[in-house]
Amino acid sequence: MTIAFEQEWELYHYSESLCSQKARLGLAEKGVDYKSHHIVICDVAEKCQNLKPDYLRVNPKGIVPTLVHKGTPVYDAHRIVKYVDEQCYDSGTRLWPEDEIRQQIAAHWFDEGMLDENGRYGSTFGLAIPILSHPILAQTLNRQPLELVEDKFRHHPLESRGKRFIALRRDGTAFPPKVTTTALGSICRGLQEINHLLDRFGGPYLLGEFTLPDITMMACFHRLEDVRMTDLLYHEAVPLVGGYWQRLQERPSYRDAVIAWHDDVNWRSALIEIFGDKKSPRLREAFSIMDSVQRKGVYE
Ligand SMILES: N[C@@H](CCC(=O)N[C@@H](CS)C(=O)NCC(=O)O)C(=O)O
Repeated sequence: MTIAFEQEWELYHYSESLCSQKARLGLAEKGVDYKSHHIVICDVAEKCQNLKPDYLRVNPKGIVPTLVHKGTPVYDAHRIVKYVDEQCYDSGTRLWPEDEIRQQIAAHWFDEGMLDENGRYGSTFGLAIPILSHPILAQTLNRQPLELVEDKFRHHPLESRGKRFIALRRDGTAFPPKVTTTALGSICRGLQEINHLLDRFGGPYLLGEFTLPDITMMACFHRLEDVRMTDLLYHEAVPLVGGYWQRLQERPSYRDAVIAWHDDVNWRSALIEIFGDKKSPRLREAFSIMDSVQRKGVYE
């Protein structure tokens, strides 16, 4: 499949989408210049593009991001970053580690941190974060008339995705509470594993040098901030994670690929409506799960 293009690199993305953030971070770390196609997604605003025929020709699943390289589409944020890293091997930051042990860990986090639309929500780190984002989507969907939401998502190419958004609009929730508990467990185990890796390789980044898994963490931790769960990154069970998060935020790529793309109208306004200046009501449960994961000593 070839997509019409004007520039060698073109990116279809939504400013606040976690997967789009990863793709932009990868491009920024590699210093790759690209033509931006900003696609507002339908769970976030009434006027949206990802389910329109034009975009479905670019990405038949109707999801972002899509990277187009000389007309060839590349899908899935982690695959996009790895692809750019391979194509631009000698420019910018080298994002795939060179030695076998680090490659194995990077490959583990490639899967564990991915938002895999075919996976079970809550079961991995990458599929746990979107569960915590549900209140935001419920809020942005609530701004849209129910009929319109039903109409838009009835024909979502990813059927379960469409049903989930309709449920969020109708009921304010899409899964039973135990899925949130499972998701918090995946996040707490992930953070303890991250802490262990920071200790094992001595930092400053997950595997020592900055690599692809750090991009995954930048986007995921940023989302934890959005949902007012930053305190989890500073829990005593993960003493190295808070400093790591601060180092990630100091990278120019974080400023250019994440902060500079904030969408105040559709996304940030919803955060203020939901949380104001309060922390997440889920922090208490998250803390107790973190304590119990620590007691089991999985990563000691
Ligand atoms: N496996 C894909 C998942 C992409 C994805 O689910 N993107 C979300 C935003 S983070 C999206 O497009 N949502 C809009 C929709 O599903 O309609 C990846 O890793 O890039």
